[in-house]
Amino acid sequence: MKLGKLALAGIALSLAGGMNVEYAYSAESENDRATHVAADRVTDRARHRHGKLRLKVYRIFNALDTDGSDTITLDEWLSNITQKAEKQFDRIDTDDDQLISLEEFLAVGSDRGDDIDRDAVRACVADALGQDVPERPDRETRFDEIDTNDDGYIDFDEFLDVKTDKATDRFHHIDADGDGAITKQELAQALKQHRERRGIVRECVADQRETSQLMEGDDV
Ligand SMILES: [Ca+2]
Ligand SMILES: [Ca+2]
Ligand SMILES: [Ca+2]
Repeated sequence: MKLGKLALAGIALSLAGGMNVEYAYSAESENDRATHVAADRVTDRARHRHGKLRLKVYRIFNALDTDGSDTITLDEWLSNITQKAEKQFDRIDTDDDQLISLEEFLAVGSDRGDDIDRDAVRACVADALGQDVPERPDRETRFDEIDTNDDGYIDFDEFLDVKTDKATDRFHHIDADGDGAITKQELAQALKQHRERRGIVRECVADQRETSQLMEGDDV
């Protein structure tokens, strides 16, 4: 079937290009040619992806390396964390009373995929990564963790503390050689890992969706 198609394509090519007919009829050489073309395309795509990743690393790096020292320090890494946290806080604090209530906190992400089996997704991701994926605390437990003064609300200071801790952890994780600064290579490696992991998670979530659709059918 495939060979037939290729031979036909070969004839079409030979007609269009005035190639010698003997060559066009040879499915084998057409097959080789098709393989080469396909391989070239894959290489092109990989090169394109690689180029895009490099460009992205370059962009992120330059935006964060504000003093142009060719490394990112923790101070630089955290330089716009307050600004970012303010924006996020405002988005979650929908009644604008400068406090995040449990209800507001639970509303975050409640629309994304609560119908899927999280344990199954976690097992799938762990399997693909070949390492343990820790179970995330449920949202109510998380709320209590962030609300360190236990007044039943998350205020901005509590919110900023969490964001800063998380970003600091990420910094140390990305700073693979632990010298207190992130190089372009370390950033590129982290971005690559992040991207791979995101791809795996996406596929595992899609598998879960598909499984439940298969089991239950699409109609409600
Ligand atoms: Ca509020
Ligand atoms: Ca509080
Ligand atoms: Ca480093």
